Amino acid sequence: MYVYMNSKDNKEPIVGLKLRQVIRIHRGNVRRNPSFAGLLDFARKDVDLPQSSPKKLLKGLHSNFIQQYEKDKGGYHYIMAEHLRVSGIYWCVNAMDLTKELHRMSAVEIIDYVLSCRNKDGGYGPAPGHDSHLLHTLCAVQTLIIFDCLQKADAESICEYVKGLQQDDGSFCGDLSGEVDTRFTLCSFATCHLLGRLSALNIDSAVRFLKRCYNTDGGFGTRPGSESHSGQIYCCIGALAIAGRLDDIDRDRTAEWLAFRQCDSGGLNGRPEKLPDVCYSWWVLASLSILGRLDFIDQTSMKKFIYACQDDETGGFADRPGDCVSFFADPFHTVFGIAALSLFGDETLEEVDPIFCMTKKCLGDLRIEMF
Ligand code: GRG
Repeated sequence: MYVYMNSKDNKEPIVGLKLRQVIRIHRGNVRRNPSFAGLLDFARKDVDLPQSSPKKLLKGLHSNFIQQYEKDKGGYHYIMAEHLRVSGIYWCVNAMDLTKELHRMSAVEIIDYVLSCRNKDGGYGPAPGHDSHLLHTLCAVQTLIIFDCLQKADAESICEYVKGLQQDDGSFCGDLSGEVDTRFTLCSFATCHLLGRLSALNIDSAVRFLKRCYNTDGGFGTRPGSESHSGQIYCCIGALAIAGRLDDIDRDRTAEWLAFRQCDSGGLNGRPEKLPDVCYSWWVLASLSILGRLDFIDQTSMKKFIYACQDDETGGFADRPGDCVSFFADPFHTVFGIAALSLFGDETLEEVDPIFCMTKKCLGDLRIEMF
């Protein structure tokens, strides 16, 4: 922060300023001054928003886009996505729930499909016959909640499966392959919380592991010593919130790292020197919302970026605004773009819960009130 302390535009001493004011001042100076910070900004990767980009939410187009994905089962994209199908189903039904169009999905068919992905070990795979994985197990539970039929899940065997993946150091493997990642701590905590069995897990040991992944810059990585990344921060903060242990970290330091993810275009990147991507609108904003620091982000420019990621012909969101060659909408970026707009209070959307990325309406009493 020392780089802008002597800036002409900012006569006020930094000491005594609230952190969120400091971040705003920093952004302003980076844009205006040919300073060291300005040079850093020059090197920073970003995109331009094309003049012709959409300037508002094209809600109707997005529900058509998602419904088309469900219908087109013989299509290339559907067939090629078998390895992530249950996650894909959660993205699609969640997008439809957020846009208040869930009734357009074939509930019975989807629920039957998800239930057919359950394995003998209690977990769910991405498609029938695939090995169980924590990611798909959480997505299966989320989908059943969205369709209000959680009673169809065998809560006890699911939580036994999750518990079996916790390691001695508190971390979680995603599946039997043994890959440890803080993403899987959130998946485990969220799954067991949603099934009313969080106590099946060793929470203290899991939190100790998460704190070993907390970096001095305020971020979290996949494992102890790994680089801070917005996606991992979301996972760690979400898990700490579920455990009621958010006070174990320095909220301002973490929020500051997240706020610096905003590029001049208004979009957010996942880590320094990377391009903005609309999915980080969710990972970063939701984290800030959980931390009670949503105002660390410039909402106006960020909304412009999110709107510009929409395909105004087919519907859906792409990772970032671009030309017709690289611009390609998909359900992953669509749900997280819509969810981010919901966090900003778009009244045409259902309200989203920042920890579980599901509508507050479908979660009901399963929500965790933080403030
Ligand atoms: C939604 C409740 C809920 C749970 C999901 C799996 C998970 C829990 C969260 C994933 C968080 C995460 C790691 C997001 C990042 C996804 C992403 C676009 C990764 C791309 O990584 P790189 O290295 O991209 O290709 P960058 O942008 O860093 O270059």
